[in-house]
Amino acid sequence: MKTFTISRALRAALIGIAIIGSTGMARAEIKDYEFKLVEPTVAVGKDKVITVQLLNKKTGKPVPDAVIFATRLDMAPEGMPEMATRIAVEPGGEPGSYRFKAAVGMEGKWQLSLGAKVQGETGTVESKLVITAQK
Ligand SMILES: [Cu+2]
Repeated sequence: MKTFTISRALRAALIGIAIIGSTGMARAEIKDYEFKLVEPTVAVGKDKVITVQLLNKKTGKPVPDAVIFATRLDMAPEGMPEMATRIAVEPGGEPGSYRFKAAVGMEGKWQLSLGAKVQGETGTVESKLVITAQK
């Protein structure tokens, strides 16, 4: 009887948490996705290609057909957030991989900020990746 009461109380508490957290639940699902750099480094120069993979962390599988709507590449990790460079989505690559072409003008650490929509999921994937540019 006592166990039953506790489990009921626990269940009620969990339902309460679920209701309070319901607006955040869609975001919790989108948090199962993340971008990862395929290569940790990029060469300094014009028209350099940076490849990332979008992964479902639960399955470990690449996620194709995401819509990339935001890209930014800047030197924030080196204390130069205002030093941004042109970056464009580059077609091609394997399903679940996304490529960007950028002019990398300086050695050091660059931050690649990405925003994307995943098919069938609400919310957005937002990732900040640090890539090292070297000669
Ligand atoms: Cu710089």
